[in-house]
Amino acid sequence: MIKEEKKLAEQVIRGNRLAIARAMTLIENEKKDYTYLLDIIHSKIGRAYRLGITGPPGVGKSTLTNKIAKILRQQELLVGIVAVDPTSPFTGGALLGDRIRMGDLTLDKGVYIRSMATRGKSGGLARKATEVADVLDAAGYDFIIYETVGVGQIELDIADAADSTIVMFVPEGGDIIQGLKSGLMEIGDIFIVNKADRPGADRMEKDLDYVLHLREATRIWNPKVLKTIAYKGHGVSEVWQEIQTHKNYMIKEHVLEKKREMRLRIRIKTLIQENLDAQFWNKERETLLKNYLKNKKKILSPYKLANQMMYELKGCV
Ligand SMILES: Nc1nc2c(ncn2[C@@H]2O[C@H](COP(=O)(O)OP(=O)(O)OP(=O)(O)O)[C@@H](O)[C@H]2O)c(=O)[nH]1
Ligand SMILES: [Mg+2]
Repeated sequence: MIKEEKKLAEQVIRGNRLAIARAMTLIENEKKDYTYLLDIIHSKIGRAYRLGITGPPGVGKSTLTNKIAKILRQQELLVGIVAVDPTSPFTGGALLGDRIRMGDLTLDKGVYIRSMATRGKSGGLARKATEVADVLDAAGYDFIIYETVGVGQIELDIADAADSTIVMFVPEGGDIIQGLKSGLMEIGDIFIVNKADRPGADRMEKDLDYVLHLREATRIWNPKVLKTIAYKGHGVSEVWQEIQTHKNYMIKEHVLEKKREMRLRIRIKTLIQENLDAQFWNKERETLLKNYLKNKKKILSPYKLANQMMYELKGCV
């Protein structure tokens, strides 16, 4: 088995599309030994720049992703697109909708598109997206775009996984309040009011600017608000300029290095936490917990029980 993973990893590193797809499926399904594959490709990771694009459903994320990918392709850069949809029960390969919206890109061998969906456990989705991006990174893709629907915690997690994050809105108000509530305003490095062909775009731009200025004093990077008409390509080159400006800032101020270091740190801590948790909850402890809930919950506080379980397992319940 491990021999197989090694061969697959080598093919991934050579950029073989079939191997990339297989590696991604392995990761998504958490097939045995998939972490071994990640071990082998690890030393090849870190070259790709990762851009997150998030915003409410239908805001124009795929359309903008498509346009940015085209700019990158003109520069002959390899582009990976990871579309993360926590609202969709479907997974594996490319979702039909995205395939259509990504249009001609799907025929370009310099572009790799992968869609991912929840399968119930959204907590792991951001990590899976990171690992899928790692595969593309190791395979030599220069630029990876995460497209995430802004509906909950997931886009915040993906923002942590990205080097730069774009948050998109449409002119129709309301989103901004939602954005404030959900923490979207905190994660954006660049803000976009898309569908600027509709009324209210200037107003929305001003409102966003206002909200962003409220917290400006302590920040080194002040996010800009840009207007686009993504499906016509209007404003897209300005967005591209701003992505580069942010990237340069991140590199020059060593923010990129720190951000990536933090990401690694969190990943290691999470892995250890999960391992400890899995080790801890053996059959014996599960039974103890069950018995406690049945017989002792009135006489023993949860703190006492937790302490006993951790430090004096024998005979605690
Ligand atoms: N009027 C207008 N429509 C646009 C613009 N940009 C994109 N659209 C349209 O908006 C619709 C949704 O665009 P998508 O790019 O699929 O939006 P999305 O955010 O990826 O959508 P989900 O992935 O489903 O959340 C499509 O029909 C686009 O053609 C724009 O600037 N103006
Ligand atoms: Mg989309």
